[in-house]
Amino acid sequence: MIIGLAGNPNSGKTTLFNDLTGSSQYTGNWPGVTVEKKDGKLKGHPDVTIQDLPGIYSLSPYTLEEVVSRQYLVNEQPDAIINIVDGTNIERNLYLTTQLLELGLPTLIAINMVDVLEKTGVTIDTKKLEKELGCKVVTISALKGKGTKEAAQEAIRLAKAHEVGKRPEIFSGHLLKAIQEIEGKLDGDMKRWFAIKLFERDNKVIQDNNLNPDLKNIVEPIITKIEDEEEDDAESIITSARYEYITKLTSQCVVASKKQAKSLS
Ligand code: BGO
Repeated sequence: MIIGLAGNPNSGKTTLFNDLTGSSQYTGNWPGVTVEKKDGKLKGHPDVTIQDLPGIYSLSPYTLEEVVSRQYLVNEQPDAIINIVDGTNIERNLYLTTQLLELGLPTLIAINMVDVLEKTGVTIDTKKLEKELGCKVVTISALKGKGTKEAAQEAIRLAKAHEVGKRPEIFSGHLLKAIQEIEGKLDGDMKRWFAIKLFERDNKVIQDNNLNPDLKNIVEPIITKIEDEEEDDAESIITSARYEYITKLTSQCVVASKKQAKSLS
């Protein structure tokens, strides 16, 4: 079984990877690129490999790290993903989360740095996050080794059960209809993710995944119609919709104590 570990740079991914794998680690490079590839066996589980992915902010095609990560996730399809989220920087980190969930793989969100959150009086309503994001959410402190074993156990359970949650609906209105229209021209479990990439005119996705090259022209009128309506470019329309969704979500799920709220005002 393979569990992929995905998250932003500085989210604590290396700390978690070390905690989960101990000294059983193998380091090399991803094929064809000088991006470090690390994997290791989960402590006490010789049958479970933790595949570390490069630290990334997005699944766009702009950096080698993003391309390596998304190609791995799309082509290799790990049995489950642990998405480590820096709880002290949750809005920014959830931007990647929204994209990972679109892949439709069993995913566990591990909100890290809970020790810092506790000190600063910030509470994250994991139950509400679970309900909204449609996947399992746990809190951990990778540094203190708190909740990490349980997180790995939960990821194993999700992988064994092939448990894919209910995908959150981030897009709405005409934009959602346009994405669904593109999705209708595609096949396979990851068609939602591909549809969004095609809407963003991420043509590398066509090249890298042997999609029909005509798709580029077929979907173009769908994209331009929305761009004209929104008076913005397709990629920005998607980014704005994601942030709008995340801002609303965190306003409901992240609670600062009175003391903290006062110091922030
Ligand atoms: C330094 N709690 C706390 N408090 N810190 C954590 C936790 C946690 O649960 N998890 C990770 N960190 P990486 P990426 C550092 O290195 O694993 C800290 O990029 C420092 N270094 O210790 O490297 C972790 O792999 C000097 O902090 O992240 C590290 O994802 C002063 O978060 C940082 C303070 O973790 C990034 C911190 C010389």
